[in-house]
Amino acid sequence: MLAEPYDTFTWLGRGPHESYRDRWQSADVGLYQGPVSEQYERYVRPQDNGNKTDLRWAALTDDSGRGVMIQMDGRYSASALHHTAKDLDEARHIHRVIPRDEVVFCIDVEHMGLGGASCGPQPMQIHRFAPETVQMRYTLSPLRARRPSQMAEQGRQRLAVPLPPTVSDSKVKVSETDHSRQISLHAPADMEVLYWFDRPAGRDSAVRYTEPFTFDRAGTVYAVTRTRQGVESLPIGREFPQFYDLLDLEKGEWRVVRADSVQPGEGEMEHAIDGDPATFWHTNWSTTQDPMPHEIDVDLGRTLNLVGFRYLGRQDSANGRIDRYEFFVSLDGQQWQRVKRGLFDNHARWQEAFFDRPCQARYIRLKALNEHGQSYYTTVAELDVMAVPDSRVSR
Ligand SMILES: [Ca+2]
Repeated sequence: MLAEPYDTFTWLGRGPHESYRDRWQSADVGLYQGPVSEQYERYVRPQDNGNKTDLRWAALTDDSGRGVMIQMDGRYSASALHHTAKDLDEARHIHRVIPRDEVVFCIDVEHMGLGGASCGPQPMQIHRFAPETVQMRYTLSPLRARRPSQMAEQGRQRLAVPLPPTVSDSKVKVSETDHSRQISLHAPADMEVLYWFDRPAGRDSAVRYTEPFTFDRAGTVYAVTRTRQGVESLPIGREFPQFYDLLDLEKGEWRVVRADSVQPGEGEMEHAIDGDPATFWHTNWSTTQDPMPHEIDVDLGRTLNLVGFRYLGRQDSANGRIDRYEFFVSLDGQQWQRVKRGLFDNHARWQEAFFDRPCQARYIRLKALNEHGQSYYTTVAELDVMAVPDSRVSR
């Protein structure tokens, strides 16, 4: 968010009107400038608007040409408005949108498509995203330029200080049966990359990166880029959990043995493990309206060496999405041991929870203590476990 005077928006990218990844063909790439107030598209139902795609750089300046330049390491999306996304969402109708004095600048690696209608068809699959870790790199620098062409000159300049490298990981096969996590570090070809582990201040122990390396334990990889002149980037640190070579589980033998509450005809308990994200276990809301907490028990059909579990919230509504939970395991379905407690976020993507240490179990229990909607429902679209091979485990 920027102070009021910085309300001239200049950008190299698609324009002059808004563009999105499924709505950009009328917006040519060019150098554009205009007041922030003119970037706002007056939709009757206020919603995200004014996005610009394929940006190389953007600038926000005051009347004298002083301001900030944002150079992007990629073709990002951005918007500059007198509203936050929350302002627009809460306004509900065009007449209730009250512009802020400040300038709200948003930058995105990617922005989902819009689809055919704000309340109707979803965007096509290619214009949506699955959750993944991405690295975003941009620089902010002071700017003093009135004309867009002067700004473009600064926008073209390569920065004296390089950007940090990108850190990526992949699962690679190391033998017939085993896999490992491999880390790759990337920077421009004429630059070196140095890396070290675990402590931001561990720079003294850094080694030069030459090829991808194995990193299976929990820890943080730190890295910097260094130019030929010896100028280094700021360090980047990426934290990794313990790597587990997870089994591909067959769920044919799985069975839900108990749920404390069920909404018949909609929320059958079997829906929690049927492999279909669209179906869900839903506790009763129409007759008995059972209060929290709620529990569901699953028999995995055989003893497994579990390292964690996965939960998928209801897809078509936030109703019943679990907030605080506890997770239990059992070998016999009688004696239970709590192995995890935690919080889930309120979204419709898979969420993973790892235990402190692997444990053997044939039965699992998810206990929902409360839900994000502050009501008494629990819903589970899918429940899954993460297991690793263990020779000691038998049927
Ligand atoms: Ca399901």
